[in-house]
Amino acid sequence: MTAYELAKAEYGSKGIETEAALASLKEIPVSIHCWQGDDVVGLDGGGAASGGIQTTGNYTGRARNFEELKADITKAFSMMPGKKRLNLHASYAVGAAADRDKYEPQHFAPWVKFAKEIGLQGIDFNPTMFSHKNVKDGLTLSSPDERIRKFWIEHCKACLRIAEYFADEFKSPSLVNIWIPDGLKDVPADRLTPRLRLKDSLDKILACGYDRNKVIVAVESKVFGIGVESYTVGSNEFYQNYAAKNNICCLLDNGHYHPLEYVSDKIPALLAFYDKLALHVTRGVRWDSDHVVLFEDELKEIAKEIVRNDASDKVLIGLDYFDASINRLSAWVTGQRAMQKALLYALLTNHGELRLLQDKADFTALMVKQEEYKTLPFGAVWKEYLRRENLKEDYLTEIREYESKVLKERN
Ligand code: RNT
Ligand code: ZN
Repeated sequence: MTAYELAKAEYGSKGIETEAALASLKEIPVSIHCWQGDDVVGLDGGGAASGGIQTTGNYTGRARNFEELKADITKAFSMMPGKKRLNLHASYAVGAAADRDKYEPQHFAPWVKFAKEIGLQGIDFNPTMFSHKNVKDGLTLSSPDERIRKFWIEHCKACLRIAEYFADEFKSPSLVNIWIPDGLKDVPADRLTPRLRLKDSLDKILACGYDRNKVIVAVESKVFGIGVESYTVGSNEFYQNYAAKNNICCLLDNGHYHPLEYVSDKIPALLAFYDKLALHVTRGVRWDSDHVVLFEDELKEIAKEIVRNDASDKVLIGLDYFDASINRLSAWVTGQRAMQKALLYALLTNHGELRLLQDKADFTALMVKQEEYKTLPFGAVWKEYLRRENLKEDYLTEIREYESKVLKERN
């Protein structure tokens, strides 16, 4: 018997079908961010990320242009199992002469062509409201300057049109996630007015008449950022209420809350009210540091909430991390594989049995069973999944080769 067959039998004895788990896993799409490849610099000349987000490190071989980024995505994505979507920021426009308020689908046609070539399932999108001269005094959609607000409103509307184009091209809805850096470093004199301006800006964006069947709009809240420690305009309560009232979607980034608040707990809270919600899966170390996602406890809990609530078509999974201190392709693959592992781990759990124990208030057995799961032969099933996806468990060797052949030449 192979290791997988033994594992299959052991899981089977606990009422878990490994074959069903493997079949489900390869159908769950994960939207992979393009920005791990170039430290969130983009292609439209905006430069290094600003607005309270930061990449640290200077590892060899950052992709400096569209061609290099495509080469790195091709390589990295080829080592990632499962269904993949591409998550683009507007700052990755190709050959745009106009400013961000005038971006058009044509500036993203090369991305569509590329994403189709490498077999991706769709493209998700993000207005880029940072790294730009029109971020005035740290503010965008909530700025007191009407000209500034107008510029970013037009940018968001342009993004909605571009997302409709993505949806048409892939016959798959495109998620447009609105995140703004707006906030204050120190004690505000007025917390309400900027939020009212943000509300008004969002109203104007949504009023443009985009096709709700093609585009899913999400708003991403944040508790603080570098230089915006005291106040963020787009807070959790603000956006959750805005989303509920306007029938749009919340995006939860697990780096964007107090360290003792858990997105795994927020997912089922929102599922009680929303048809859809979106995630930015990241790993915050002490702050919203956007470390590479690893197969650790909170990620497992997030995956459990998706799987056991049968919500893999309701929770849109996207990744959001950027590490420039290690090989960027390895960072990409490690994080994506960690997400897949967490989903598989959740799929290999008898949630029905555990739920029953909870309802019977048999917390003794619940604890014991949950501990048992941790030492089941998960690794053997994961290896089998990779084998069926025609992938090796070892991606480091291939990445090292790519590093010496391609990345080192870039310096
Ligand atoms: C910033 C947000 C946002 C960005 C990306 C690049 O704190 O998480 O989602 O990371 O848009
Ligand atoms: Zn995010």
